Amino acid sequence: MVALAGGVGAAKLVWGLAREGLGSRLSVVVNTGDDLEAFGLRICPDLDTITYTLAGLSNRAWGWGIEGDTFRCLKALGRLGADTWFGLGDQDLATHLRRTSLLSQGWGLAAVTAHLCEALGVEVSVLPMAEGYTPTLVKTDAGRLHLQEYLVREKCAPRVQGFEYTGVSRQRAGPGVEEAIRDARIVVICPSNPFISVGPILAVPGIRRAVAASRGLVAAVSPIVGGRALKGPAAKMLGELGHPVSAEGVARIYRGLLDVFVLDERDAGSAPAIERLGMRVVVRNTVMDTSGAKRALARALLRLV
Ligand code: FO1
Repeated sequence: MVALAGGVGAAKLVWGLAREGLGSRLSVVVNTGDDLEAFGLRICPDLDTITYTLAGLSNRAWGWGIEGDTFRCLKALGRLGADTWFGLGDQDLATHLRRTSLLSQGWGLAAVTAHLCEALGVEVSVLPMAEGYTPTLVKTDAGRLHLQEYLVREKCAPRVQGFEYTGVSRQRAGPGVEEAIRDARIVVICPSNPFISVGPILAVPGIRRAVAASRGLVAAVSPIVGGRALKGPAAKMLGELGHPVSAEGVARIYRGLLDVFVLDERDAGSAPAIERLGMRVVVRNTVMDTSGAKRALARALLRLV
């Protein structure tokens, strides 16, 4: 199985899939459009969220960062006049130091990620979508912002007008990504934001084509339930960009790519309209608020094949 993944919602599903025994038979292609360069370090929040979750390290309340982490280094940086709006924990910093140091020795991001996963005991194959640094910029009424400036510093307040996946069109899919998609019996687009998590992955040359050409099943899980995003600004972005703020709005974005759309029970009434878009609809509980719910959704996806 291949999962295309962004942040916290994706990490929950991927955790469920790993717990259902997929282990090394699961490859997770992860968005790196939310990467940030700060304090001379390469920070890869989505890669780290997936890795920490699979390693059982992630902060239970936030879903990102490390449980029990402290912020002493960040506080000290603030004392020295640095901007400290991006909350880097002390243990999390170790990941960024190690990653940056290996990158500066000439390692590629995929090799660094595999090394970090091995060190943390993660069996699942975690694959960056591409090797380069390709930050997503958010075009807003307050100007063009780096995605993390929009999400964290501005708390998603500015009105969104569009996105720029900078440099993505000059990238190639990361090592192993196209092969994993080609060989997969099922490709799952996780319940992630279609613009800032999945959009950059599908914009990498070769990846959308590989998904479209896949002989396996292509499924997406809706990140919108009852007209709202469970986490993050997906609903706000859909509305500001003129899309229907609903699961159907997301299904329309993926139209032509999907065989199956997994819809939450609360939205079962939208099934006929989504089926008219040319995809099969499967209705399940998609709210992964317990370990059992994560595993049940994972099993439902596995049952599709
Ligand atoms: N999200 C926040 O809302 N505030 C933060 O200060 C913050 C810091 C942070 C540090 C490391 C990391 O891996 C993730 C972090 N996140 C933070 C989450 C991050 O902005 C989002 O999860 C993703 O980038 C969205 O895909």
